[in-house]
Amino acid sequence: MKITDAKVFVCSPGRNFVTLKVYTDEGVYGLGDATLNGREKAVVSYLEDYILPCIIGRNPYDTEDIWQYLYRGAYWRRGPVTMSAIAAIDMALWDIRAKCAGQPLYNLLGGRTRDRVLVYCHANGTDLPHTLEEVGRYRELGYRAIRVQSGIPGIDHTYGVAPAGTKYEPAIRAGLPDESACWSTEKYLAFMPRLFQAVRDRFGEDLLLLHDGHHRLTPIEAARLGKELEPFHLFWLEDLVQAELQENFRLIRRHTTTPLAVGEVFNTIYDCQQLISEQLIDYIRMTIVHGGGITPVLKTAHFAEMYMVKTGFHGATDLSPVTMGAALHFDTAVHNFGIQEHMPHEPLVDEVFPHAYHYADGYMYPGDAVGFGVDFDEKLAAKYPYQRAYLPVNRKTDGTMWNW
Ligand code: GCO
Ligand code: MG
Repeated sequence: MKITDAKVFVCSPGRNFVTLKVYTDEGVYGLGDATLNGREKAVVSYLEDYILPCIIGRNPYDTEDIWQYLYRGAYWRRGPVTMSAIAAIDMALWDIRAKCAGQPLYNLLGGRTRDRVLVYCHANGTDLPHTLEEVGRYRELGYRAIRVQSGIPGIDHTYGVAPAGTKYEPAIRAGLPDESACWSTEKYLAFMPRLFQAVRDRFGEDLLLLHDGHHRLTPIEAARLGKELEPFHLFWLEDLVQAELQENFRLIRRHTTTPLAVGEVFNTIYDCQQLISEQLIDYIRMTIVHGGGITPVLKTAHFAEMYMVKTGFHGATDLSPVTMGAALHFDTAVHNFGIQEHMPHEPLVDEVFPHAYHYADGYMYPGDAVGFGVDFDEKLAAKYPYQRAYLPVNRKTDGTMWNW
């Protein structure tokens, strides 16, 4: 069997997506997600100008050798652009392999370890009362796990919170990055215990609660937050600190038993090897599209299993339904699955990417279609051309550039 062609599709049905389609001489094609929010075209170029010509003529079953060729062959390694490009190819080849076997992907990854995938949604409100309303609304939709983000008194607008009456979409399709966000750690830390006290008072102990710090604290501030939120038994606190320095987590771990999640910005095992082997985290979030594909992320999950670290894949709307499809099959098969993020895509996106997976009563089900069970409507996608979009940047109240 041979790869005969590969095409990159960039579309923007409400937000930008980059989709790779790999064709074979047996008529079977595979899909890969290459979306890197705010830097999409860099990945398109890496694919079209450099690595796609290298895979034409190869056997699509040779996923390990092709991955090693693409990773080692560039000389320059790692990074989100490189690894998203490699991931797209790796995903497409696994999709082809499963389709040729006439199997849903999970049957090639170990089979059904579970019959449904626990997911968490995003409840966000402009202030505490609105946030409580949103948590209630998602609980009514059956979610058992809810990420809670709220507007913070004294801060104009902050990460994860949509202006009233709008859907949260941080990538603004405008001329330049939005610089209106500003950040006060003091105000944030003062408010968090009040927020989760209110959520527990209103909804009790059963609801699994998550929160995303989005890279903004120092290790000792993160330790304080983890400690002060212990009475509320969170499922996890995510991305409390910027994670380039893995030993940051030793300090946090010393001070709190609140479970920690990190990794959506990681793209190889080397970004998290220390976090996992020293059990400094409880959930690894590096996902298939930014982690180099199924081939390396499966190795990472198996490595994490030894240290009792679970998966908690990133699953925001800027990861396309192709990644969601692949992730749900992965989540169904690996032993140390923890939880899957679920920000439902808009209906138009679901039309561009018809899929077999579905949500019901707090869980998602990958379906039993062959491959990932996701397709791509090229004609419909062509109606929504790419528009450059940036993620916001963030400054502290004194103007210091900080992490968004
Ligand atoms: C999450 C993430 C997102 C990111 C977004 C960046 O936990 O879902 O932090 O909110 O900001 O995916 O493109
Ligand atoms: Mg996050």
